Amino acid sequence: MIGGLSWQHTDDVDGLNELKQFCNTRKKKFTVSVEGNIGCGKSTLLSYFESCSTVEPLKEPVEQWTNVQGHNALDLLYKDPARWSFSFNNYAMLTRLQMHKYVTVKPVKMLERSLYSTRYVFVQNGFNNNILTGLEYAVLTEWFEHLVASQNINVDLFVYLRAPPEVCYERIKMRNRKEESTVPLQFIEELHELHEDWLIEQNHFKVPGPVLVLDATHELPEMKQLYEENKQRILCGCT
Ligand code: D5M
Ligand code: MG
Repeated sequence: MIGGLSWQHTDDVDGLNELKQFCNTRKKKFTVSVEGNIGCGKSTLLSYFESCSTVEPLKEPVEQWTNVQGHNALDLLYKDPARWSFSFNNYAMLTRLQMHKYVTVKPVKMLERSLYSTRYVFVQNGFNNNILTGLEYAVLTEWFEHLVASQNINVDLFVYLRAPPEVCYERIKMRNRKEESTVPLQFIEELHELHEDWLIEQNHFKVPGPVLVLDATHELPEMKQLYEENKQRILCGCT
C-alpha cells in the first residue's frame, strides 16, 4: 500500500508523479501478467495502460505467430490442431520466454499472458483432448520446467480477466480475426475451465504470484472504470 496515494484519473498529474516516484524508488521492477480466455479483453487492458508513462506493455506476439519465416503458425494450428499444436506451442514458448527476458526501461512491465498460461492452459488443453501426444506433452513440459528453473521468469502479479465463455465467444466473433473463424464455443469453454482451475481453484498447478481477479463481463466503459479503480493494484500490487 502506498500511503495516501490518490490517483483518480490517467490525467491526474499529481497521482501519476507519486506513482512514478514510488515505482522508480522501488529496487525491483514490477512485472504483471494479464491472463484470461481468448477474447476476454487482455489487449484492451494493455492498450488502456499504454498511455501511462510508467508502464511498458508487451502484447501477445500474434503477428510473429502468423508469420514464422513466412509460415502462418496460428492459421495452421486452427486448421489442423493435431498436426500443428506441438510446433505452435514450441514457438509460443520461445516467444513467451523472449517477453519474460525483455528488459524494460519503464518500471512496470505488463505482459499479455505468460509462459505459465502457455503450459497450464494451452498445452494442458492440447493434452486433455489428445491433440498433443504423450511424448509431445512430456517434451513441452520438460522445456517449461527447465525454463522456469533456469531463467528469471518472475511475475509479481497475475491479473485474471474473468468472463463467461459465451461472452468471450461473442467478442471473438465481433473482432473477426481471420485465423479464429472456426473456433468452436467448446474450445473456449475448455480454456475457461483451465483458467479457473489454475487461477481460482489452484488445485493442480501452483500460481507463482498473487492473483487479482477482475470481472471482465462488462462493456468497455464499465471496464475502463474498473481498470481505473484498480490502477494501484494492477500497477503496484498495492492492496
Ligand atoms: O488471442 C490470441 C490467439 O492466440 C488466440 O487465437 C489463442 C491463440 N493462442 C495463444 N496462445 C496459445 C497457445 N499457447 N496455444 C494455442 N493457441 C494460443 P487472445 O485474444 O489474445 O487470447
Ligand atoms: Mg490479445
